[in-house]
Amino acid sequence: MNELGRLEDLPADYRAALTEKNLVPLWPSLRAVLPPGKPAIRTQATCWSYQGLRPLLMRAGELTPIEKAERRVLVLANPGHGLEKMQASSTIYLGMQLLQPGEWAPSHRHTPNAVRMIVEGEGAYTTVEGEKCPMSRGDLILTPTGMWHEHGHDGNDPVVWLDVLDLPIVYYCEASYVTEGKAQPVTAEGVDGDYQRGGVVPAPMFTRSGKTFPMLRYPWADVRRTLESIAARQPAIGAVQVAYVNPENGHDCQRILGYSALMLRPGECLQMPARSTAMVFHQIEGGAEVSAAGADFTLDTADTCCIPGYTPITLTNRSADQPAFLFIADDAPLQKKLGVYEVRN
Ligand code: GTQ
Repeated sequence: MNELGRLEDLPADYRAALTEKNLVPLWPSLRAVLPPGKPAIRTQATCWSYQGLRPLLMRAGELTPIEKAERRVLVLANPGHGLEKMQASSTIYLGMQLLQPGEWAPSHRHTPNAVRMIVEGEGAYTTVEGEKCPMSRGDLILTPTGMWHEHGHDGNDPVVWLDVLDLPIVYYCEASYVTEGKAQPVTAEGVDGDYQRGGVVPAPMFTRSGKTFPMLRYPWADVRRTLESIAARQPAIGAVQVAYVNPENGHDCQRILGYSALMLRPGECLQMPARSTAMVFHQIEGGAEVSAAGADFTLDTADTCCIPGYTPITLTNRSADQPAFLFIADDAPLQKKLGVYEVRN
């Protein structure tokens, strides 16, 4: 590949004249934006231990009342992007949110899409467009773009969940904003919803759901049972994994980020090919080793890590006799829409 001319090769007066007219020569920067073979990646393999962050989150609960926080969250920030950017990867935001008994995080809606993966505690709920979704460990609750949501807590112990948002990419699009609202009347309970059994959807004679986001809560008990049943019925399957999808059409449940749950069978070691998407792994149950990009992370229950794209990943169940369950987030839906998604074998 040719050595390209440098900025310093150009006369100072010429550079000044370009700057003055808001012009930039491409060739000194061409390889920076189009590096050969593989992108320049800022995202660093990073791990956040739950036991490490939990005391700091609880302290935030003492230091900052919910009224002063609106959302009491410690952001899992990737140092490769600069902590102040509040990014786990180029497109993914991660935060651990704490709600104490009796607290209420007021209703708002925003353009970025969010999901919550419940980490600890019982008795809290998120109301999404009037649907009151109870939160239990491992449940996934969607708060898609533009939908009103608020969080409340009627239980006795702290509740913590992992927020995953496409905030970085929506912010980069200069399309991120919030609208504040007032408490929503509850119009539905997000339990035993219309889509609780796979293979059947509500199909009244004259109308079908035209909802873009028909299913808002994916209870962990159902997801776990499905994974266990796949593992039992298909011992030869390459990976015991299920995707969180829109039950009306089978598409990804959100349009920018994709979500799945993976079961590592006892003793299983899973080799994943390099893919163009960065990936987030959150340990729902059990423990796993995550090896990629020269990093080796030991995940305990409730730990979270992020691995950059274009890297093969090895996941190992740390137990020889218990399954391990991981929640996975990536930006494959976005990359597929953009036509830049790749798997490198
Ligand atoms: O719970 O609505 O972590 O609006 C960041 C922004 C959570 C939320 C976050 C939010 C929320």
